[in-house]
Amino acid sequence: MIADLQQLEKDALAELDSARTADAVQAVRTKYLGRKGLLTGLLRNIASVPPEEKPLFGKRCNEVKERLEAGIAAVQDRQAQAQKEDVLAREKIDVTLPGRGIRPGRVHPITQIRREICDVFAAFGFSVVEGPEVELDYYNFEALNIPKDHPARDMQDTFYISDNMVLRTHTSPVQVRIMEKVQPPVRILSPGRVYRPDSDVSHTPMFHQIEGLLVDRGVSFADLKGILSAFLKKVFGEDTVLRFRPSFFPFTEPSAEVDIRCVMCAGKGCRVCGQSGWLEILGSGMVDPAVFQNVGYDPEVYTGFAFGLGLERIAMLKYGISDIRLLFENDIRFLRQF
Ligand code: 2NM
Repeated sequence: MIADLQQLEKDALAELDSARTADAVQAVRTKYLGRKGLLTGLLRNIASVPPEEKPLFGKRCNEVKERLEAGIAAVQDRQAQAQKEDVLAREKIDVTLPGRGIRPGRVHPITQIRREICDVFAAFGFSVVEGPEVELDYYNFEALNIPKDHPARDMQDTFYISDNMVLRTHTSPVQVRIMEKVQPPVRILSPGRVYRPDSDVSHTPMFHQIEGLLVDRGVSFADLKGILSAFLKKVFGEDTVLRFRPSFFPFTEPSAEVDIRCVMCAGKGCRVCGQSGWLEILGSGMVDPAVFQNVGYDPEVYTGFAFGLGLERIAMLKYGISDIRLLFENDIRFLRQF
């Protein structure tokens, strides 16, 4: 029986030695020390041991049991430790790695310019007004003294929604709507999207405009020159050189386009200004009495000036952008530069 016991201990320790998993260790334990285990079986058979050997056999059994328990506990400890180290290795965080960083968005260059211009005119006492992008033919053309046979009414120049509805080609209709509602004095600025069916490096079918209007008693062309000069010097710098050049719009008389001395070549002539030394910035004029008649203002009492400019064009000149379409691709690498 003692020999059986020694063999059992050897077998158990060998099996324990090759037990690789917690389950395998538990299986060894059950096989030898469980209620129906082999060592338990031997102890139960103590009745068949000769009486003089019983004390020694019992002692040996307990010693084996203790050694097995200790061995199992040691293996379980080692396994738990190995598992912990494994988890630590797998979940290791290198706190010295650089962080992902915060990459804040930017205000779109068109929005930056719109805000800048609106802020300048707000300081001059103008309020910002908005209106519909889908507009009645009447407000977009008729009220602005653009007759039915005018070239600006060709299908090529206007997106027609229906017989009497268009996508507005400028923001002047917003100002017509305001003039219908309020009596002078009027000082308003109307920024917004406008639509014309053109498409190339300097034209997109949708672009942004700001138009301004000032109406009161005794407003003259000198007021137009004064306000627009002050505005352009605020936006392009106090040293900006200006030129007022005669022009034509159906809704103003007289009309003038305003140029600034080329910001790229300082007037020497370059690709940006087409060798002219000047950049066209805005259109303007004294509101035509026919427009005042249409909105119910008495042209004998009131005069006013109006102007309009394209934001994409300003952005392209200010930042040296060669293709207008870059402004609408929303490529973050492009937009981050402003
Ligand atoms: C321009 C040029 C000249 C203009 C006229 C009006 C209105 F409604 F008062 F008649 N608003 N904007 C105007 C005048 C716009 O853009 C190049």
